[in-house]
Amino acid sequence: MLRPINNKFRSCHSLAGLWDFQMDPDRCGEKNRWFKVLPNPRSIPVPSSWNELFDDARDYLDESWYLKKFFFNAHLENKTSYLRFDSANYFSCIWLNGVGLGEHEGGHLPFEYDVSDKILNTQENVLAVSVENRLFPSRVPPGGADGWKAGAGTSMYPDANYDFFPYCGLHRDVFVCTKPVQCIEDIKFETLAASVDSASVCVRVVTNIKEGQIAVRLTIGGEQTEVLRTITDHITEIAFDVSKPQLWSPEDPALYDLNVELFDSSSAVVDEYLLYVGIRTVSVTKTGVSLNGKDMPLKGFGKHEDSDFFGRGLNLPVLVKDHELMKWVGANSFRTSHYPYAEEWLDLADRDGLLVISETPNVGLYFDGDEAELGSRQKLSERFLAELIDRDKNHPSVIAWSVANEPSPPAIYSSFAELEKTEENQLRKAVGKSEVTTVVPGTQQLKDLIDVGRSYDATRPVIVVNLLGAPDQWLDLGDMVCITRYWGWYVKSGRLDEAAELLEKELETIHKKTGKPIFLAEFGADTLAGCHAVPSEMFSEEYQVELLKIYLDLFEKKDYICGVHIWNFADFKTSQAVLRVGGMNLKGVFTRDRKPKMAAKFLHDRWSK
Ligand code: GCB
Repeated sequence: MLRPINNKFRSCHSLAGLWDFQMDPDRCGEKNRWFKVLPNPRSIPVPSSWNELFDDARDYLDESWYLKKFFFNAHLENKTSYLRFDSANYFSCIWLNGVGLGEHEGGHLPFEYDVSDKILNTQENVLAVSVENRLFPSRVPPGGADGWKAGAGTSMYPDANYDFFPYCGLHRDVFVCTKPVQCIEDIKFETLAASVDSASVCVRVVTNIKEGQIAVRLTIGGEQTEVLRTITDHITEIAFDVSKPQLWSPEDPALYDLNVELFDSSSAVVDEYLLYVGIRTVSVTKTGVSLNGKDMPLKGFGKHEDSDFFGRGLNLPVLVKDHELMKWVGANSFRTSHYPYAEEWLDLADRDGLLVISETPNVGLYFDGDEAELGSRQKLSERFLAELIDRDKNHPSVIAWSVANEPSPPAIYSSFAELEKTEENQLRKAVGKSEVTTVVPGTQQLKDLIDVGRSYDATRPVIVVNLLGAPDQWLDLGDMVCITRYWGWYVKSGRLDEAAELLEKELETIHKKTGKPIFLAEFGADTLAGCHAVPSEMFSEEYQVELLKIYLDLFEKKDYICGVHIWNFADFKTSQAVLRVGGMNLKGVFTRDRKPKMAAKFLHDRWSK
């Protein structure tokens, strides 16, 4: 599925702006034909999350209706018209001019409907969308189980199984588009090998016509490589060399124009598509991530798409500001924790040279319980991963696929006291006191996800991000060991010296066991901006700095630690729970409105100089 663009063969118009909106707690909308007109609408901006805007809708996750009238005026000769939704969280049904187009499950990836025979040209159209994000164990990410299964076992409201607010709505743009009837359907650009002298690249083009020709032009700074090939059976694979390529890297995020033209059997150009691509290779070696054959230690953050007023809705000023602040701090990378971000994040990362670990919405997975539920959830998990790779595959900034965040083994722990013991037991086990011999439930599902990742993309590493207490069997499923660690926060709270000692011991042990580099994907401390204490204590800005320093010092000391991502870039909204003051996770280095805490300055001094 190619992203909509404007050029002489294609058009796309954004429907972002104010839409009519109405909640439907009685689920009477369809029966009462709300897809034609809403009886009592209010205005809502698209993109945004409704929970962030209306008093009566903050915790409302059930069905709501969006309605937009728009005028369509296009040259439709030999064109297909379609609607494109960049994301609707989580389950949506779409109607155009009173006709149902279909339903879609999944909150963070695009979907489209061909509306060629339903859209009214040079006339007004009515688009209606019903959306809900109810929390069910069968969904991805799962919710609605008894308590926060993966966490402390405390109750939370709304009852998500993950630590971020289950925002609802049309979170990204909606487009009305046209493309040629005979068209390019997909383009995949891959760097197979690259050095400063020469690169070998491959362009795979899928078309909806069986025969014809494809021209591929790769251009940078006036230098052009052009190749022409015949299409056989809808697909053309064109491998060619680029001499003296300008390699994409954080220091020089060089982007080439990749222009693809489609010729029909009478040699007329019928479609054209322009992509910005980067030539670079990425792999994992014994010491970590290697970009263009050079070690690339990762320094950065786990994040969220989260901001005041917009909720999870795409907020372009925040997007740009976050990139600026990440660069100011001296970060070189971030993870799209815990779901695919709007593609605009990746566009900017491509241009800025930030490295991205692109994550699926597979967060808070667990593997005990109703089998049918687990089975359908696994199918969804695999589908979302495949769709994510399909969407993001051409972004040079994307250096790895994270197939799951913190899956939990059965009955891992039910309280923090137990967690603390579990960690020590875990450590004891890891130093060889006892061996786990049985296959932990969930292992096969995770392996299957890794396989899906590798089968869709052989050019990028695939990882699973594991929590403290995850079975050894899960640690090295991916290309590198990726772990979240809260020594000094949830475990050994307030005891940073002990935390430092245990962290080091644990990492040494894991490295000895797996022989793989270790990426610290999360560590951090909730910190109330403006709270100070000498000596430092939990929640003070000083404590956050001291805790981060432990992890960063170790990163500098141990070659096998190949990256550190601080949790989190900014404070973010969560469900209400005893651990979440004001419904917020306060582990941000910046506040939710992007003001620096002491830790931001500490990182800037340490990383940007
Ligand atoms: C984690 C989760 C993240 C939470 C974080 C925390 O390990 O991956 O989603 O927000 O811990 O702050 O508890």
